[in-house]
Amino acid sequence: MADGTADPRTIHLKDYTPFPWSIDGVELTFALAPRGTRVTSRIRFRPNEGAQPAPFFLHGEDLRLVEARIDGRAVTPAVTPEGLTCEVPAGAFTWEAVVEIDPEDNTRLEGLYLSRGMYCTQCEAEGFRRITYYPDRPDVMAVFTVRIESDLPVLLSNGNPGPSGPGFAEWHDPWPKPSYLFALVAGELLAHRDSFTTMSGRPVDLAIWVRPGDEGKCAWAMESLKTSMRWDETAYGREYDLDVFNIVAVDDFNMGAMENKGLNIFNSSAVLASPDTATDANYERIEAIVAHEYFHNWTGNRITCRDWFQLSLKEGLTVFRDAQFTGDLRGRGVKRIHDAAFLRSAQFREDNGPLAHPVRPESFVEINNFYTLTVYEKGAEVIGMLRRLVGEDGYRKALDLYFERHDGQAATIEDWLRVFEDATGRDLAQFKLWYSQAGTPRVRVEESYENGTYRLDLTQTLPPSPGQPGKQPMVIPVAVGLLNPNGDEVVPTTVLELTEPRQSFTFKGLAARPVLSILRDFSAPVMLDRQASEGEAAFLLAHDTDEFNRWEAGQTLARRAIRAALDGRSIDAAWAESLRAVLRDTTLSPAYRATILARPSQEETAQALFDEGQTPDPVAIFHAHEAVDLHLARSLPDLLPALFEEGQVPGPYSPDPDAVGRRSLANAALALLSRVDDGARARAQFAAADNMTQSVAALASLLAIGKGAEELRIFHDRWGHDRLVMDKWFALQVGQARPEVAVATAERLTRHPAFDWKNPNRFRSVFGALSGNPAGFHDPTGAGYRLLADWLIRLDGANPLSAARMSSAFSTWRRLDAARQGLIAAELQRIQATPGLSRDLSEMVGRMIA
Ligand code: B3K
Ligand code: ZN
Repeated sequence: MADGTADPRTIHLKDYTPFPWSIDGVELTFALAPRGTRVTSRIRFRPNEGAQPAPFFLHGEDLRLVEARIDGRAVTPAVTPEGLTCEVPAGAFTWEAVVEIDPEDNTRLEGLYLSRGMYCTQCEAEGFRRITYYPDRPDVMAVFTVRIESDLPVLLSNGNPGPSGPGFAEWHDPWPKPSYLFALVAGELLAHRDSFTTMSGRPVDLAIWVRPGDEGKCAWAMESLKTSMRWDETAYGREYDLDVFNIVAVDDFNMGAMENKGLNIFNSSAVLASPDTATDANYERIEAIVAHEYFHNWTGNRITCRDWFQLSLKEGLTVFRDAQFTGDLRGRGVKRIHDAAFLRSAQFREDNGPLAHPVRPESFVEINNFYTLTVYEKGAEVIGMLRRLVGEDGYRKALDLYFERHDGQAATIEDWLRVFEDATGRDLAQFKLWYSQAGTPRVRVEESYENGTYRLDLTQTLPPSPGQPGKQPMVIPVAVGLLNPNGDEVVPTTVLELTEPRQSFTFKGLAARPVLSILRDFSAPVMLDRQASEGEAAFLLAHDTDEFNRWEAGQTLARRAIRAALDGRSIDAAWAESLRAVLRDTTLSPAYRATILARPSQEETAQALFDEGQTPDPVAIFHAHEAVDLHLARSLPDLLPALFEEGQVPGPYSPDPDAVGRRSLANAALALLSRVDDGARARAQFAAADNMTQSVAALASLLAIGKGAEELRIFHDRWGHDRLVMDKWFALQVGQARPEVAVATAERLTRHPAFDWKNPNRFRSVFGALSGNPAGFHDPTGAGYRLLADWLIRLDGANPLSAARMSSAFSTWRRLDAARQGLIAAELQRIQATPGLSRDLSEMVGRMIA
């Protein structure tokens, strides 16, 4: 990264060197105590043949070294804040160390920490070095044996259970793994148990471990786990490889979940669900995260990353796999639409601002800052493009070869691309640029038609990004279809490969000028620059056979309506009429029609304006979006109540795709209806709701029109005891607040007795919601910026990882007006000038200011 390179702590991809030793076995003993846990390690090192001589260095942070021995003899290593070096024998040797650590004082939630009386670990990316001295890098893989000593009743680690008795338990993981996959859990926990028989007939004991009181909320995660295990066998031929699979739910966790071998640790928000406490979106998220972590067993654990620059090797691929899984379970078209909308409103923002970086970054100061939407979501898009280019069979062959060739290894992006080249014979040299060039490509589309020949001219450009002033043309798969003016498809989906800066594609023998359906299925993560007429968009909304592009046509019309509202023009009445026809078509699933009814995000509007050289005003954008909603509500007075009725699901709650789809349609209609019925339906729904989806949707609709105070109070009284539900209570008020009161609401909530700021979920429920309310956050007085900066500085002292992540709320500052830019710059400088600022947050702020 251009700006990161100035920092002396910068790590570079080009500097990779292998670790000179291999490890023949690791034995760890934990004597657990809140303020002084003793960790004894015994590690057998063997020099690698032909390795460059190098000093023996082990990572270690915040450890108190009690003693160290080599082959049984006491040694005195040279210890620094980053680790230790020591004289070692020329041949193989056994390293032993005793260290003491303080789990109770560990507010970073990295390494071994206590969460409400429960011991747990988070080691990815570099947390293991906070547990003991070790070569804490993913390319050092070893077999671990662990002994835990504690009076707590449940003692868990990776692999298969070994001997256990009062006060101790042993675990052995037969699969060599890097230290970042190590895990330990100890606490008073209850298990929700089940079992699974793999395709070769191997029985596996499954358990989800939770605090007493939560055991009734595990059934859905367990169902999701079994479905994932079966899916990976069917879709990828991948079978589970241990006797047990454990999942533990933890309340204090920096992210969603972690794929530790055989012992996945989850944020409780990604496990626990019951109809009255979890929404449909929560159920879907749990299903997807359980699957994602399970799929990592092969893509991440059996085959891991050589170094952290290769992170997308496991994350992009595993996101791609979990998206396929969700598509298979819940409908591919709708899943694709959700993913593309998310990419456009969140990853594009990253890709087009100061935090832009390639899918494979070339340098970093703090690796935790690179668990990003680019590495994950764009990384998954890159794999989707690859699959489209080589076809389904080519993809399967390449994946089979990947698992065969690299099982047990720490691999690279080069290894990954080579299996595709070897399996399919395709040269991927140019395609590889997707991993090294940051930024979202723009593709300009021009069309012409003459004498039966239709010509498409595509031009690609890739704007400069930090550290990358000039770029080369990429391989962009552009899926197109052509429709006749009567709506018939004359050219079915064809993938054009755009490889040059500018390229023409011709289609001959067309009796009439066709209508273009381009970038079908969102075949590449690019922005289209295209002058399609309103008539064409309406035509595609009515006729396109591609589910994604049919939705996209509706979005195009919605964007035009938003523009009209922004410019103070009246919204064309034809828009609602074209929507009406599609929304009435009951051959289309309710879930799909709900996506048709959804409007683009305010972020998308802001990005589009900025791209055209304008200065987006978040408050004006908010009001334009609101005007558009009101326009729709007034234009479809007959249809919206009908959709609302159609979406009512009788009987007990179920998160099955059909029921979820119907509720999503009803609730999309409800949000619009509330704008014209003064919230009457929402109030009634809130009062009658017997599940959280209906309650939350009703409450959100009320808050969006500035109502709902009474309902919020009822909600609080009912759910004050439930942490996950209270997170919703916090988030809803801030996220749905009217712009003029959003900051004051957030500020008031930080003084609420239940605002436990050290709990990442709770912190995010206020500040994630504030930054997700652009018009509120970008309050022209700068009050939102000040509030967030104050809290980031505070949080940084306890949990730098979370503080750094949350700081990206400021990343769009360069596209704002001068006054707002000045206000944000002042806050960023104030953060940067804070004494003792973490490496995490200082890197983020440095990149944003640069
Ligand atoms: N691999 C973890 C993420 C670890 C983040 C470290 N800061 C979860 C996942 O992607 O599945
Ligand atoms: Zn992952």
